[in-house]
Amino acid sequence: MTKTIFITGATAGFGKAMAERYAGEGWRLILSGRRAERLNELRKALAPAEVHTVVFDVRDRQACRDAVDGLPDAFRPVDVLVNNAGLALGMEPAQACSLDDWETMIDTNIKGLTYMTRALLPSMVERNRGHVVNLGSIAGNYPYPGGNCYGGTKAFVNHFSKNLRADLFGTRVRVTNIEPGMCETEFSEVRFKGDKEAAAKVYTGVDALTAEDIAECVYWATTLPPHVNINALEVMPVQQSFAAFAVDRDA
Ligand code: NDP
Ligand code: 8X3
Repeated sequence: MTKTIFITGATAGFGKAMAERYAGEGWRLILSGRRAERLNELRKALAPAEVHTVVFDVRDRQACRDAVDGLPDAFRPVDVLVNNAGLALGMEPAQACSLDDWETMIDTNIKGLTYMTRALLPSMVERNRGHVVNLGSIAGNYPYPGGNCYGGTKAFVNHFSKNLRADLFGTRVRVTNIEPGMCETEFSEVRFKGDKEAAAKVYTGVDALTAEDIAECVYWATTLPPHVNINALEVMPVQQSFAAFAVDRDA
């Protein structure tokens, strides 16, 4: 039977790569984002895959609800929700960064993800099947200078995902948190507010992860036998690792 996946943030990066991966496997796709033109182009490129596009901002609680309530019958029920839409803004230290940026990250990465989850979860529980895949990050597992609020939002995603599993105990609904490290997408261009040079520097000299790598991880986690739940999947490029604790000897 054809399965249906709802991917938020499908206009770029991981979301677009996932759309391509699942379309290639014959899935039915619901793709969302704020950039309508990109969604239209993607739908055309994915033909003959069955694609429903819906343009909305995940920060808008009612729009999330409407996107789910307005799904055409052919795109119900939703088997997999991928809460992928998200962003980082800035890398300044906490005492200097923009509070507006923090709010945008909280509204998108936390609130948007919870709106979408809450809108789709009841139908999954009712059917006793389904899978919620969240895009966390290594930034939610380990602190780094300038990670402040972004890392905080991804730590929320990590713990929220585990708490969802606790609530869903007794059902067959699965929850997975994907926790990527450095991956070359539009992520850094967004983080550095359109500064392509600063964004490119992040990946210079590194074989960073690709969006296709992450799409493959998500595809794998969602196509394992139904009794298997990948709670979390942390993925880094080989060329990325950890640093030592910082010690200030001059303080
Ligand atoms: P991209 O910037 O390439 O893509 C982000 C996607 O999110 C776009 O499709 C964008 O669509 C969508 N989006 C952003 N804000 C909103 C919003 N308010 N409403 C609806 N859609 C929105 O980034 P990535 O693909 O790299 O990132 C995807 C996810 O993975 C994010 O949650 C990110 O935090 C996470 N991640 C990324 C890593 C990386 O190194 N790249 C590593 C770890 C995690 P549009 O602008 O059209 O709305
Ligand atoms: C993105 C990974 O390390 O740039 O979530 O914060 S990192």
